[in-house]
Amino acid sequence: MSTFEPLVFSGVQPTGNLHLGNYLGAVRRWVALQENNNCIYCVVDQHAITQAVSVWGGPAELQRNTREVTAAFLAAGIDAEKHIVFNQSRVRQHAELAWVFNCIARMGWLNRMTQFKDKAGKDRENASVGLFAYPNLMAADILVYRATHVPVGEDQKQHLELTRDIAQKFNTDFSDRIAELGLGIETQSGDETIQSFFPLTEPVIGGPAARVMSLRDGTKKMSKSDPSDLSRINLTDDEDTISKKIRKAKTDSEPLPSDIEGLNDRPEADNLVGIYAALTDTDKAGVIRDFGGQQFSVFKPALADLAVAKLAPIASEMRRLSADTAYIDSVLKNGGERAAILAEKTMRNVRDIVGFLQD
Ligand code: AQP
Repeated sequence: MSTFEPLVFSGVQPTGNLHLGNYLGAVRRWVALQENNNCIYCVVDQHAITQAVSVWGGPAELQRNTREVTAAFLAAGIDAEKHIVFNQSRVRQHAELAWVFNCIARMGWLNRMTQFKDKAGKDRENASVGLFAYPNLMAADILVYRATHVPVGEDQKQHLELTRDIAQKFNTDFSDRIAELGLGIETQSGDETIQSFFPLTEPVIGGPAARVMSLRDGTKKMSKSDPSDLSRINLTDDEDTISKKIRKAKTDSEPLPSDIEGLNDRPEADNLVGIYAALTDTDKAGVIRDFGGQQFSVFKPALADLAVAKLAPIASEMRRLSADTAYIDSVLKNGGERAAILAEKTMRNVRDIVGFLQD
């Protein structure tokens, strides 16, 4: 093999209902990528337990959420036969590789992660070690498949950069050993040519919904953990709830601008225009061409109708699939078995590279 084989990997935490941000920023783009790529899509349940049990809800809630997120993947159009869908904890090699990466990543790198700072807040001393080391597990999720591309929302960009740093350091630290075992691919590292075992994974981020913002505050990202349900559209919301949330979305009192620059410094307007653009597969400029100069009293009902038309079929399919627990479990089991074969292939090599004896 002279180049890394293209492979797409991504995941979502089962920490609650998926929302429009998860859908537009991640899952919907996964669906598009599966046309021309081999893809692995994961419900990252081990990430879900990094905060206090009262935050993630305990075992029964975790199981319910894991099944519900799986149902959302399938309802959104992920093909679990052609590609791989599974829950992370089934494939032990993720945690095994994460330990190796705990020993590769530097404290200083993790200290810079803004998501840890946001989630730990002022009570940093009381945060779990898992929350701090979360990006190392995320790097392992990706690299245990030597995935080359990861479609995510913009909030994950920093973690993807860390994944590349970890891959780079592993490749450099073990370059001679990788070469000796014949497991490397010749790559350039600065001025040097080294034998790389892990690819430097590319983030796939972009489009008008790379960062969907809260409907109550256009400066905060839409999030599962926001205490206000009005701040987000859940994929399980019914038609009336979707319409009500869009009607109540915070806006300023100006009409929509007639050019795209007019959205600068208007975070709420910018967010709603971005959502409309993503749902219609256009860009913000296209939406402004159609709605520039219009009041929100015109734009919001149009957006509500559009959101209902796009999301209601997914919600109804999710309800149907969620009722069939045995089917969802069989998808995860089958996906886990297929994923484990690939992950073990990487881990056998990693154990040899690091120097762990194995049979
Ligand atoms: N607001 C968003 N806009 C665009 N993309 C988003 N994503 C999350 N929020 C937005 C993307 O969805 C994928 C899965 O996210 P996750 O559930 O694994 O983690 P998260 O980013 O921590 O999601 P939340 O909703 O913000 O959860 P909490 O509230 O628990 O922290 C990722 O690709 C992410 O970029």
